Amino acid sequence: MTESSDEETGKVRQYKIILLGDGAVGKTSICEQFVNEHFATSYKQTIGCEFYVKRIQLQSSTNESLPVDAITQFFSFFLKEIKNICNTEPTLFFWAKIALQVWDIGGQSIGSKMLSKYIHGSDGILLIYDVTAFMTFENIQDWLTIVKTTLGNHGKAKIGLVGNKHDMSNDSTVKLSKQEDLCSREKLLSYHVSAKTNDGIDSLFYHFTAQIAGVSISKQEIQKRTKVVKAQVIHHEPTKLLQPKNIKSSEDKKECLIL
Ligand SMILES: Nc1nc2c(ncn2[C@@H]2O[C@H](COP(=O)(O)OP(=O)(O)OP(=O)(O)O)[C@@H](O)[C@H]2O)c(=O)[nH]1
Ligand SMILES: [Mg+2]
Repeated sequence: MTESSDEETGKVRQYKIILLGDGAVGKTSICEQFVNEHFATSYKQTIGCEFYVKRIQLQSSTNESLPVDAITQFFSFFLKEIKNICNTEPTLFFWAKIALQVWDIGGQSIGSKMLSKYIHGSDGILLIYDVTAFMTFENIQDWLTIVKTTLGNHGKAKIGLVGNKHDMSNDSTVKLSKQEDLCSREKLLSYHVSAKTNDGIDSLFYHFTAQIAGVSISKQEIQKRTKVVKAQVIHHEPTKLLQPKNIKSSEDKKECLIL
């Protein structure tokens, strides 16, 4: 079955992940490294929002909590029968196909009315700071407050805290224990990455997506199973995001997908 027909038949699950944090902490660099395997040393400020799409596959064994569809049900029944006959626990792996929509939000958006629109409907929120700039870590609390206010009490989105620029950890101004304390206090998932060296970038997105999907897989498995099928970047003007339009081209179709 082709990728597009998979999407049409709903076999590809879609998750929206947004990246928030102060200017120059490396949000765009993280997205570029994850989606395009590219790192630019020059800094170009993101105005509004940039939108990335990447397809990934997550492997899960049968005792994991993959959402139940007809195929999963069929195999679960089948496995129970094998277990009864053979008196052993068989292991079967399922692939979850996922289209990740990654929203890279400019750091200057913190005072903007658009910010709550960006946050709305997110399955996951990654709060990024720069380990060499203590102020960007302090400001995480402000970003978190906005996120929690926007999501309200019933928000189910996963939230992760990411310390970026670990290639410069000799210049780090944020102790690892500070991040761990904040994560345990606020129940955040904790990550350390370097967009420059690509350390931890894939495992960040694979582990975080697995958490969103309710699939627990080892980091080794996450890295081993990395498979990129398609990636693209679409530039958005903030106002366009709020104005659905008639679907004509395939690019328009993707734009409407996220509204
Ligand atoms: N050494 C190092 N530099 C990095 C890393 N990630 C990003 N940078 C640099 O930090 C600068 C800012 O990176 P961006 O990715 O543009 O930052 P941003 O968070 O998207 O900034 P805004 O768009 O203003 O919100 C650039 O010069 C990058 O090259 C990293 O992991 N290590
Ligand atoms: Mg940027």
